[in-house]
Amino acid sequence: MRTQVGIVGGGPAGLLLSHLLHLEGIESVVLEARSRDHVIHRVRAGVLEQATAELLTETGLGDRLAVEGLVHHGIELRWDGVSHRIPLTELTGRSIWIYGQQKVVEDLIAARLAAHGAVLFEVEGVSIAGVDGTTPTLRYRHAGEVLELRCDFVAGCDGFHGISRDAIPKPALRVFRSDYPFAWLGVLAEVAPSTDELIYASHPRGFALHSLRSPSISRLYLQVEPDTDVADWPDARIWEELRARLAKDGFTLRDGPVLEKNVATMRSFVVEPMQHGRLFLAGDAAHIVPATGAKGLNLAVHDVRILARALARFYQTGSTRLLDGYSAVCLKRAWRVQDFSSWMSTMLHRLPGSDGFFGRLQQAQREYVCRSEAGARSLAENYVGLPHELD
Ligand code: RFL
Ligand code: PHB
Repeated sequence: MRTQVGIVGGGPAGLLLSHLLHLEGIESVVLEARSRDHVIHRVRAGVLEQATAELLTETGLGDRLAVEGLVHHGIELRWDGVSHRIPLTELTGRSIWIYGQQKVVEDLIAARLAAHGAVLFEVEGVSIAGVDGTTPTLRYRHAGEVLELRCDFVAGCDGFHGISRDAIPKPALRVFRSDYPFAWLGVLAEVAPSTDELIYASHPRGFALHSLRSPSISRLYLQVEPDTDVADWPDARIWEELRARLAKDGFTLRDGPVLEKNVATMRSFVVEPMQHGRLFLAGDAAHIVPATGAKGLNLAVHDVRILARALARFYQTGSTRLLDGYSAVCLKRAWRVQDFSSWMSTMLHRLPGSDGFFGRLQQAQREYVCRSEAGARSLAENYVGLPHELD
């Protein structure tokens, strides 16, 4: 079998890349390890930058987003029982969209299948060979058969735990990582959100976040120890802890049936470069950010946008100029986002030292962000997302 671009991983990065390439008349095959059902039901991101929402809309994926997406113009930081609103739109002219990653993935799969795109689920044992030559090859098993896919290029979109990154020889890759001494317990609950805008709460008991998915579904997070077992968090304990950390006079947290709960570790991770020969890494395969800044999916979207343009330029003109610049352009944004996410995380979580000198610095940062226009603007322009760099 042969295709132009072999894509490993059918998460948001792989599926969107395949969609964007299709619009450029470039053929691709997506190889996804999990089942379609699993991919569609994975609860993860909820916040789309304006540029992400616009790209989805411009490329024909905006119908459900326009109906079910919620446009937000601000977020709230809360501590010591007091609310501080960051007016995102007033400060930047831009907004964010609340639209679950599950829906993005579902929309993408529907679009790929409607266009008769090749998206193979439950693919096993994918391996990548020949990326230093002109015809890299993907080998895999699908429906009991051992298959080989010869490609012009391979896109490694298989997330943090994927195999693509390992296809780059170790000496050619520099790895940067930083782990955080906390995890997030995420809860999806069938209850109307108790807030119109996201609340990021900093509390001596730990960080809490009140987000949402729709007018009837709330998404909530609690800072917990990294080795936390969800079994230690029965629903009653979760609501009690959320109530304590989000407490404010006049604020009532509504509770309801918990549909799902899971623990997510927080890490910062970047590999350089994001390309080796004809293998290009995109999304979480190349970089991970702590979820506090709501950036991972948005960064993945930026990567594949840059990659799709570069591949289109190559097929139209034979020029590799944009492909050669892919890694540098994406890493520039990845590090900006890395800095922002790490800064937001450090400012808002309970960390070793939060009771002493370091805690006073955290407090001073929060006050600067909420009381100075320059501080608020800096948070806002990063949160809504800096413009995409398109050349
Ligand atoms: P994904 O989503 O991990 O998809 C990778 C896909 O590759 C498949 N795969 C393989 N396929 C074939 N062969 C193999 N060997 C394979 N190994 C893996 C996997 O099954 C999967 O389908 O990576 P991608 O596409 O790069 O997308 C990245 C985003 O999923 C991620 O960055 C975001 O979810 C991060 N994130 C958030 N990002 C935002 O922009 N806004 C948010 O509000 C936001 N909230 C979050 C988040 C991540 C969270 N967790 C779970 C850490 C909230 C949380 C709690
Ligand atoms: C979410 O709704 O899942 C969400 C919102 C904001 C974040 C992270 C996750 O910073």
